[in-house]
Amino acid sequence: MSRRSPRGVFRLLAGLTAALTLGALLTPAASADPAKLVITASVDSGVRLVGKPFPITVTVHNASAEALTAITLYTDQNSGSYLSFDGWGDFGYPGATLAPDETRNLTLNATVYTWGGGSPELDITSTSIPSWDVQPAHLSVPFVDPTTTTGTLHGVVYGDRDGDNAFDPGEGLAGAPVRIYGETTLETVAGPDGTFTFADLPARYYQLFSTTLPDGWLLAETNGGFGVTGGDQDVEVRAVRPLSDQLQATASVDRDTYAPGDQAQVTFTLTNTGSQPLSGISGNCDRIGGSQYQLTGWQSWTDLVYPASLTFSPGETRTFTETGTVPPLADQYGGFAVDCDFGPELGNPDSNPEVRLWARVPGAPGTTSGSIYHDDNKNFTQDPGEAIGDTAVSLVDIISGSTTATGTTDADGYVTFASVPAGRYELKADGWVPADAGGFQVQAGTCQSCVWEWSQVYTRG
Ligand SMILES: [Ca+2]
Ligand SMILES: [Ca+2]
Repeated sequence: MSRRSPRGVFRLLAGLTAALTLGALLTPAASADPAKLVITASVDSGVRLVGKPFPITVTVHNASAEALTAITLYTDQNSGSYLSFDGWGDFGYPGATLAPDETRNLTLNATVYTWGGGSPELDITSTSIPSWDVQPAHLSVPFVDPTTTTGTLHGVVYGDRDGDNAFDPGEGLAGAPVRIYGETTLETVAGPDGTFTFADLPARYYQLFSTTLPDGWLLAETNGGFGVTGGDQDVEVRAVRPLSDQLQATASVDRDTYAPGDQAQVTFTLTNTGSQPLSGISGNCDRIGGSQYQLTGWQSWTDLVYPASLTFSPGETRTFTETGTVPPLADQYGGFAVDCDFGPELGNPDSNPEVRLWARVPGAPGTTSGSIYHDDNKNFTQDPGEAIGDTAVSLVDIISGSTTATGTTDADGYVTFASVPAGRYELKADGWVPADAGGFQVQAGTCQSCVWEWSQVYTRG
């Protein structure tokens, strides 16, 4: 289940030292007759970096005595690196109308994604008015040149234990992986004190990637980044504890087995095990969507799922009893799932406590097969020498915990389990454990995807 939802911004402690005198130059075009449409534009005096969006303020004035209609604007780039824009608003197609003497302002969002030959120079003008009636804005936007300016990023990844939004001694996260993306992805690992360094970075804006941090810490907000303007810069990367540390969620169903079309009752129990009150909590179910094995009807559980907004006092437990319908093809899978997580509507799903419930729907047996390997070079591919061969393996029913089938892998790590009752099984391998912390489950049955062969990484355990 993919639940990555990177978002957010990083605290950037680096002083953005403007080594250059930056700012837009505004040069009205010469015109013999007074123009009817007068466009002016400006940018602020901030440091402009490749990869970092910045606003351009545009003013459009109707200097004529008549209304001007269907006014659309566009940019005519004269030289330098290509600027991408959005935010044309009413001045995109089909265009805006300006009354005589009316003035409108808009703010464009502009970004140079790729450096190609210097700072951009461009006109902002209109195609919908004859050119001799337009006074375009001319913009020269100075940028820090990434081909001639480099900087060094000194950072620390810290788990904000005391929640004060600041790095304190002892909060560094040892061994935290750090990945940033500019033209390419760069990766390093924080030292024992949580510090890291990226040296000689071309000056530009770098996105920070979400990575799996030690001990369940989560990046406080992801999708942010760092502006490298030259010289040395210090950054702090804040991590927080997941909501699942404080909010616990479990669920159970009312019967041992079901048939397709049955009504199933699911009882959810949520407990605030922390010392702080929680509010604005709602359930999110079936985030992937479109599966044939999820219990249907959860959208109507509005006392629990969005737009519900639940509160929990410290120590409070609340239960919710909900009813859904077992999907028509559940017997092909040997069961149905209820996959929900709980947290603030716009929070990071990775932070949320989860319910991963699987209930039995008896169905016809199927054959399941695949291979296991140790991915020594960590390329997610089974290379020669990586097979876990001649090894005893078994399928353990995830509901009953009993061993349903056993086998032995061949020299290539491949094994077939014939005629396994439809259902979900943990694949156990003698002397090995799944590389994924969540374990590895095999889906057996007669469903379309049940016949797909699996390939899974295990490590010595
Ligand atoms: Ca702190
Ligand atoms: Ca490999």
